[in-house]
Amino acid sequence: MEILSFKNLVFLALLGFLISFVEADLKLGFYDKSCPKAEKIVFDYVKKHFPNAPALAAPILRMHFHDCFVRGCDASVLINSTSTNQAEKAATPNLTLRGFGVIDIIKSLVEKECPGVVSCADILALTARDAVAVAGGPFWHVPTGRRDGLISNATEALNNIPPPTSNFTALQKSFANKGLNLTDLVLLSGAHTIGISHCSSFSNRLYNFSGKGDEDPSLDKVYASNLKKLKCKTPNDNTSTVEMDPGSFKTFDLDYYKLLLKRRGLFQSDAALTTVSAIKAQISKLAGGPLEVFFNAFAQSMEKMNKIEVKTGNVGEIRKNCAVFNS
Ligand code: HEM
Ligand SMILES: *[C@@H]1O[C@H](CO)[C@@H](O)[C@H](O)[C@H]1NC(C)=O
Ligand SMILES: *[C@@H]1O[C@H](CO)[C@@H](O)[C@H](O)[C@H]1NC(C)=O
Ligand SMILES: *[C@@H]1O[C@H](CO)[C@@H](O)[C@H](O)[C@H]1NC(C)=O
Ligand SMILES: *[C@@H]1O[C@H](CO)[C@@H](O)[C@H](O)[C@H]1NC(C)=O
Ligand SMILES: *[C@@H]1O[C@H](CO)[C@@H](O)[C@H](O)[C@H]1NC(C)=O
Ligand SMILES: *[C@@H]1O[C@H](CO)[C@@H](O)[C@H](O)[C@H]1NC(C)=O
Ligand SMILES: CC(=O)N[C@H]1CO[C@H](CO)[C@@H](O)[C@@H]1O
Repeated sequence: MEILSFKNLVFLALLGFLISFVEADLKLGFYDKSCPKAEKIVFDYVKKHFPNAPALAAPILRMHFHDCFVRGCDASVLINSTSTNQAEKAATPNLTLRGFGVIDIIKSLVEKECPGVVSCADILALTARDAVAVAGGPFWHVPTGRRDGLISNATEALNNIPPPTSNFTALQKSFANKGLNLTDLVLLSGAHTIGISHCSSFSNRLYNFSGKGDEDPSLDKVYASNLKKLKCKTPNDNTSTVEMDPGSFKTFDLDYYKLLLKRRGLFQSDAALTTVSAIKAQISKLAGGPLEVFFNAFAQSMEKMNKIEVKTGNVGEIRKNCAVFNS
């Protein structure tokens, strides 16, 4: 048998080396040599400025999610539209994204330290992580080395970001498309413990749900009537907002899961999670605490999300300005 001859072993080792090169991976501290202060610049900015604007953590976390679900975590969500390209920002789900200016500021601080080294995709992933941590939420690891993508297409955002009207099957499919399972769906949806929503994202549940002038029967009646009386007073209100987790929308806590069990999840996609008994059981368990269980599991799912379809090695580019492609 000649199969494992010296020559073959050398060949296999070489092949392995080439494959590892092509499949260059993210790693913790990717910029330790090339820009040792990068992660500290991001963290220091967040620590200094976010506590004054505690409502910023939510939109940045959501932006990170929207980035990762369209062409992977490659900063495609940050690109501005041009006369010839409708970028992801122009897609309906992105109309309510906020916080782009903050990412641009942090990028410019990092560029000043090491021009052309640190990707916008990494800056977004790090900023989202630090923003949640500084707000007292869970902490997760962000291995770095993401490269910025060269395409940002509004239609792709529409096709990949699940709408708030999604049923359970649609959510499961959308997450599975990104390598995320039902555990990840339940945990990442827990991000709705912070932040706000526009009435337009759920007012179909309050007004004329099935064309009979009715409410969504899966929404708690008292909650629905309060929303109509106090917050979303007309069916076509596109500007008013509500706290998704009323009373603690700046605090990463278990209230989101407690609300789901009271049929007070704001979106149909939130309510959909309690329509499957095994998932509902998981939600009851999470809601019962302790908080650390949620935090640890959320962190694990975030570590899966922040690796979705990442570009590494020589793919893509390191954008100079996060809102425009380099050339
Ligand atoms: C499961 C499918 C999901 C759907 C259908 C969904 C849908 C939505 C919608 C419609 C809004 C309100 C936007 C507005 O009207 O202003 C929202 C807000 C938000 N979402 Fe989700 N989302 C999902 C999953 C996630 C995930 C995975 C994360 C992050 C890990 C996330 C984080 C957030 C945050 C933090 C906000 C508040 C944003 C702010 O305050 O500006 N969502 N989501
Ligand atoms: C991108 O668009 C935003 C919002 O319209 C604007 O403030 C920013 O200056 C633009 N950035 C570039 C580089 O054109
Ligand atoms: C954007 O994506 C859609 C859906 O995949 C595709 O049909 C369209 O051609 C893309 N647009 C551009 C300008 O590439
Ligand atoms: C769930 O939503 C999808 C996509 O909108 C739809 O095709 C499907 O029929 C729905 N499933 C159920 C059980 O309502
Ligand atoms: C989802 O994946 C994680 C590992 O990433 C695993 O621990 C968990 O059991 C999986 N959940 C389901 C429902 O398959
Ligand atoms: C409710 O929806 C039905 C069917 O789409 C429509 O005919 C009716 O005019 C709507 N009612 C209101 C008050 O908008
Ligand atoms: C809200 O937005 C929808 C869809 O863009 C539009 O048809 C409607 O006229 C808007 N309503 C108001 C009050 O501006
Ligand atoms: C934040 C952002 O870029 N919003 C844009 C979303 O798309 C609409 C319509 O294309 C633009 O007017 C917004 O500026």
